[in-house]
Amino acid sequence: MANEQEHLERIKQTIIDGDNQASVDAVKEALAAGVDPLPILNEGLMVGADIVGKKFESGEYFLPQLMLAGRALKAAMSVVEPVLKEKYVGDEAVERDTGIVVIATVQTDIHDIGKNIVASMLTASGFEVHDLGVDVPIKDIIARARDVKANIIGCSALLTTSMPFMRDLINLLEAMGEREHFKVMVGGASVTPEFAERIGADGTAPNAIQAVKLAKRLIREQREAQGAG
Ligand code: B12
Repeated sequence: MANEQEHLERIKQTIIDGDNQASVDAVKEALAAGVDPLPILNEGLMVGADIVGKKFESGEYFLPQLMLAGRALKAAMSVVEPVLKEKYVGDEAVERDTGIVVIATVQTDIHDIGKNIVASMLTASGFEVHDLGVDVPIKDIIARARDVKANIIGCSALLTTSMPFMRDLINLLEAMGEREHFKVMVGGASVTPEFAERIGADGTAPNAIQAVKLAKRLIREQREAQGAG
């Protein structure tokens, strides 16, 4: 019988191979063997995605392999996601500390696998989530956040060329005099805490579980500030 490390290794490899069916099978088998869904996401799927990215960068892989990896990631996510919810959201689901989130992948960027799982975990945790999709102009994100009276704006970006739009969104909020109306959280494979701080965001998280924790903390901070003000 395979141990946890072997399961994670296999999951990672199926993403590197871009093998849709094999990644679904590998995730199912790992879950059946009792492997926790969080390392499956963080140490299996995301590590595999990272390796595919590096191979693409170095010229060993081309766009078709990137697309196959994306397809395998999506398929595997659909298996791991319900189990993540069950294990990490559980009874906490409907909590007092939830609020309204508008989330989108920012303009010029169409990566949505990570954003979708964040949106889905937030929904499962009791947040009202408005997912605007991919390649969304920052003005549209702000307009929707105002419309639905969002507490939090969540921006996802995976391209280094799209990340600056998250800074632009924060600057635009400031220019509109609306920065204090919204907490802004940012994320995506290349987003670091240093980047988030530099652009004046309220936080970032490396995965969907941490994103939910961050969102809950931001809501608490917002309510405390309102209570104090
Ligand atoms: C799959 C993939 C694709 C798929 C995307 C399919 C889809 N529907 O999303 C396809 C084939 C379409 C694609 C296209 C391209 N891609 Co691509 N892609 C990837 C790859 C391999 C995996 C991305 C992924 O899904 N990861 C898995 C998810 C679960 O992880 P995640 O997105 O990081 O999300 C987690 C966290 O970051 C966090 N999170 C995510 N969002 C948010 C938001 C908030 C608010 C918070 C708090 C947290 C959070 O939680 C998530 C879940 O745990 C990455 C490599 C990598 N390291 O990520 C390259 C990568 C992102 N792509 C890259 C490139 C270059 C491209 C293309 C430009 C290629 C081309 N020449 O056309 C195009 C760009 C198209 C565009 N305009 O956007 C580069 C970007 C390099 C750079 N420096 O900018 C990367 C890094 C690969 C590389 N190393 O070269 N890609």
